[in-house]
Amino acid sequence: MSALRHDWQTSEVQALFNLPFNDLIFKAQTRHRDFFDPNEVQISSLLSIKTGSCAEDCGYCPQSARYDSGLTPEALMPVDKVLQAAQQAKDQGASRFCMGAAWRQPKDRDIERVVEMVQGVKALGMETCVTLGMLTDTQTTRLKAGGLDYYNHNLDTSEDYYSEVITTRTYQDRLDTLARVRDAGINVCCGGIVGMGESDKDRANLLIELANMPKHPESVPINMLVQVEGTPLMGTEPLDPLTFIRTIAVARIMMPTSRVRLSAGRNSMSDEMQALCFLAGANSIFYGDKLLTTDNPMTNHDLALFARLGLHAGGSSYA
Ligand code: SAM
Ligand code: DTB
Ligand code: SF4
Repeated sequence: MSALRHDWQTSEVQALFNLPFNDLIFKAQTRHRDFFDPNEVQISSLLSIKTGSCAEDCGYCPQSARYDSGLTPEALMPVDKVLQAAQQAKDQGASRFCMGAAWRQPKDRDIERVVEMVQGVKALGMETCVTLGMLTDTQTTRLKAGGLDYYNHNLDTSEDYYSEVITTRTYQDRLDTLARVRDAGINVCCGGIVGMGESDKDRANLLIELANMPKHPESVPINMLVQVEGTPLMGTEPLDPLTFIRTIAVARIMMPTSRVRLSAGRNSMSDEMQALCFLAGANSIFYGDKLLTTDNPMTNHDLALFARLGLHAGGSSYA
């Protein structure tokens, strides 16, 4: 079992992507079995705690105030409503509850309300994750002291392709927040989106950014772009599903102890495609009828899929 690596080069990662499909999947599944029960999938549920009216211009996102996606904006939710949703997610079998807010960056008083949510969700016996945009050192320290388990902040794509998708903040801004989260001792959930018109090299370089961090993110969400009417990326040429599966496999090989999450976009994937993603090393999903604002597969469909594949829910990402 070789050690974890943090020195990946573009050419070797592109070579992994270009392996014959069977060789790539075999390599990924073998690596997967070095560290994980191959039939166990961690399940996380999402809730949008503050929706829409976001100041950023992320070209994929229905929550940006700049695009007309038909979304009704909603202010920060009251804590008791959030805890009701968390209890429901727990009853349906989720082990982690992820709360997302459409902010460029939260205000310090917002953090206090989020800390109350985190404490309430932890008291239900669930792991907690929040995604709130860019953070200061004071805010990461406060969230850690409040008991937060994970912070989600995605790099989304390669540094080269980033400016094609987002202009209102830089790649370095994202890396800076991720370093603050890591330094505060919070587990990192960081991944990206594919199917935004990026190249093979961009997908390789996104995974290199993640794997060459001083410590691999404990959770790596791989999202397939959900195309939303009104957003600039609506109408993008859809990605070949096999390229998506290859992306999962390469992520698994490069970050063998991380939870690789089959994230947004499952609603447009067949059961057979999802089965191949699990074979390629995905071992986490977003579970529940909604992602943040868009639809996710119905829970009874997922439960039936787990039964057909002999998968069981469980595990955490503490590598
Ligand atoms: N505003 C905060 C931020 O951007 O960090 C937190 C919420 S934001 C909606 C969380 C992540 O959702 C984004 O970084 C992006 O990776 C993902 N996302 C948003 N819209 C998406 C879409 N249409 N398809 C796939 N992933 C999407
Ligand atoms: C992540 O990587 N994907 C989630 C979560 N982290 C916050 C969000 C997906 C959002 C998809 C579009 C929507 O539902 O608004
Ligand atoms: Fe705002 Fe986050 Fe959507 Fe970007 S991804 S527009 S920061 S909610």
